[in-house]
Amino acid sequence: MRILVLGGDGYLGWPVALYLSRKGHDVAVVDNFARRGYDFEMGVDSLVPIKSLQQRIRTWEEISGYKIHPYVGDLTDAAFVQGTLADFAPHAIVHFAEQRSAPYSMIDRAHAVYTQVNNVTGTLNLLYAIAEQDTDIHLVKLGSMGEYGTPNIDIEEGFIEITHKGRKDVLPYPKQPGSFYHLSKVHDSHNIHFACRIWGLRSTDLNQGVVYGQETEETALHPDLATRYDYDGIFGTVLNRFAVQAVVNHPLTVYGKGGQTRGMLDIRDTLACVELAVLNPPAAGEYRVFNQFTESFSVQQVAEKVAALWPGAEIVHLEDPRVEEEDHYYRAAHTKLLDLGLVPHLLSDSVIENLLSTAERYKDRVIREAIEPTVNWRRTASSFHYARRN
Ligand code: NAD
Ligand code: USQ
Repeated sequence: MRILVLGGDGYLGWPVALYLSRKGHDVAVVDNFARRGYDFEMGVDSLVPIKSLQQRIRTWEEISGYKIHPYVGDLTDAAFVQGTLADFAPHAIVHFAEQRSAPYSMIDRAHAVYTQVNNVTGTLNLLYAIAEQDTDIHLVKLGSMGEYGTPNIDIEEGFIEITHKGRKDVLPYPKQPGSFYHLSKVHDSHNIHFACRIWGLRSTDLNQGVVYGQETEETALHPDLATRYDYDGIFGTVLNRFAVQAVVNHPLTVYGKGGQTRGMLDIRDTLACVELAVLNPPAAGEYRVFNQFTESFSVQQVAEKVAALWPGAEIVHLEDPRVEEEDHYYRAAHTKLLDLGLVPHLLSDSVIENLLSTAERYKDRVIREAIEPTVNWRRTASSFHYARRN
């Protein structure tokens, strides 16, 4: 199958491109290197060194014999999107190419506007290009479990049956996300659903939980193939951050009470889920939603798991810089990918030990000042700029 991976230079897009290529698919990647730009903006860097996209692709071809074609450009540029689809003529498009950090989107007005313009415009351009070129192309879009928020009822996979005043309907599940980034995903979901209804497009929205891990079978084949490892207060996700914090003797930064519960998954399961979605496309006109996570943990549980494996690790409870429930009901359905055959890698000690040993190998590259959270949801002019001024 010809598969176009958008955001193919990123944390998840790159290993997904390698995995699909190794499985024999004809893979091309699109990226504008915005993610590398945020590193320059924030003065941070991936813990594990990463090579340029071109070097990664050369090394992959040397090792595997498979070619991955790069398209360098921006999804907010409609002509670029149309040209890329016309040139590569994909059967499926896997769309990772968005600004994906909640704290980044909450820095200030400019970062909120950038996030929503980048994400919503890029996806709209893509929907138009698919509609104009070939409505058979299957769009596999990365959404987020955070779109749902933390309602006091069970979370379903995209849709919920509601009885109202004696009448019944199956409607999109209500969304109460917790950041302007997460809101951009909700806006995308509505736009994609609408495009399926009016133009007969086919799409899978993968509402993914928080990903942990850094190594996959393919990235481990050569150091040039490594994917990024973010640990800073803006882009680092919780378990990956805690592993680095433990290794550099920084207390594990649990925000608030730590009862915030999230669906999580191993990076290797992201690859498998994406392939399962691609290989089992929905019908023409169908918009379907899969909740893509394998287990739920509270932030406190995650911290305790890491601390148990690193003697001397301390857990600290910081005032929560976000506005979120710190203690809440959480039960989310996630059976559709299991029904398609997903065999999850559950969170074991060896997975955490692998992260700890990667963190230890590169601990000299850790920028300690980047660890503390700097963005506060309650401030409209961020503490990031505030911290810079002082
Ligand atoms: P990432 O930032 O590492 O990768 C995204 C890539 O997209 C980057 O390489 C970036 O340069 C590129 N990009 C951004 N805007 C672009 C544009 N306008 N045109 C072209 N390229 C653009 O992020 P990631 O962690 O790999 O996440 C990928 C996707 O998965 C995101 O959509 C994210 O919301 C979703 N997701 C991630 C996680 C996670 O824990 N990392 C969890 C759930 C969902
Ligand atoms: N948290 C801490 N301490 C930390 C870091 C985070 O307590 O040092 C808490 C946060 O307050 C939050 C939870 O851990 O309650 C998860 O935070 P996170 O930064 O690991 O993840 P999040 O901001 O939710 O975003 C990440 C990805 C995003 C994706 C999302 C999936 O960056 O792209 O959409 O996970 S989900 O969480 O399901 O929405």
